[in-house]
Amino acid sequence: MELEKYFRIEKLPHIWCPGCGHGSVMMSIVKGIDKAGWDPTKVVVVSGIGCSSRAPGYMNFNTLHTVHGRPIAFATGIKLANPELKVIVITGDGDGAAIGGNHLIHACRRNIGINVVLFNNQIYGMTSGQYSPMTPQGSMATTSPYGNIEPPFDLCELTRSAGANFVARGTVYHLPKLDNYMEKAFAREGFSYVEAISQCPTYYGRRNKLRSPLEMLEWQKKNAVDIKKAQDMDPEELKGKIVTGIFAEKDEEEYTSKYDQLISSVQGGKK
Ligand SMILES: Cc1ncc(C[n+]2csc(CCOP(=O)(O)OP(=O)(O)O)c2C)c(N)n1
Ligand code: SF4
Repeated sequence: MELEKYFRIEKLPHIWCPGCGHGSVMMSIVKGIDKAGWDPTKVVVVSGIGCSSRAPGYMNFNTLHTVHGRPIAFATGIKLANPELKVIVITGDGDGAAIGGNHLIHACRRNIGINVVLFNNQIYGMTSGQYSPMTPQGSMATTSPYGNIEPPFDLCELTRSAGANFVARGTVYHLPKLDNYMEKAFAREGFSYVEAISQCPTYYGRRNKLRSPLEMLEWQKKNAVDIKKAQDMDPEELKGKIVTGIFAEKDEEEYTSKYDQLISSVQGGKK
């Protein structure tokens, strides 16, 4: 297959459970890189810690598996040191929204040229099913055995308000749409955030009466609502739904380009 060159086939078999959605999201990223036509030697894929964050290990680019919640900090350093590089961050809802949430909002505010892809399986998969800031209210988790009482973060709304140039949410079930969001995100300068609703049958499905990966995909199919349709629905109707589509698409100037101009001006034009 044409896309095989983007994978480290020798690293297979992968660690993901049967039916896990993370492989589909990884594939969508690779298709996006291929469409963007980027030179693989100039692509850096950075991740934190989690099942999702294992993806770069299988991807044949410059890859960095860092520490929990800090991939955006590493990616910021890489992009500032060499703005020519295409920097993608792979993170999970625990990695990106809990421990790494502060890094995420500040990267959006700076609008630095990093493409964040958050694999949202609505649970901490790797550490066996604790609830995350993106676990739906009422869901069961090892740390919410009577149902989660916390409202989840809507990170698309958050990243849009914080200043990201491109924001979108898709699902593993609606994979061609997700591929399209990757393509659009990678084509844009500045910060992009793509959230992919992924399924964790092992820790989320099992505890939440979604007894097979197929049932989890059917749940995505049933509950996804396009952002345009969602605009005409009231909050009560939207409870428990996943709003999908493009939340932000703009062209504010990217951070490292502004930074370079500043350096040039203080050095009197000499770099
Ligand atoms: C500083 C620190 N705190 C906690 C952990 C333990 N830990 C590892 S992965 C993880 C959660 C991963 O969840 P998520 O990012 O949602 O990814 P998933 O495994 O669900 O893909 C946690 C809490 C850690 N490795 N380092
Ligand atoms: S524990 Fe969940 S997220 Fe982790 S590999 Fe298994 S199914 Fe995927």
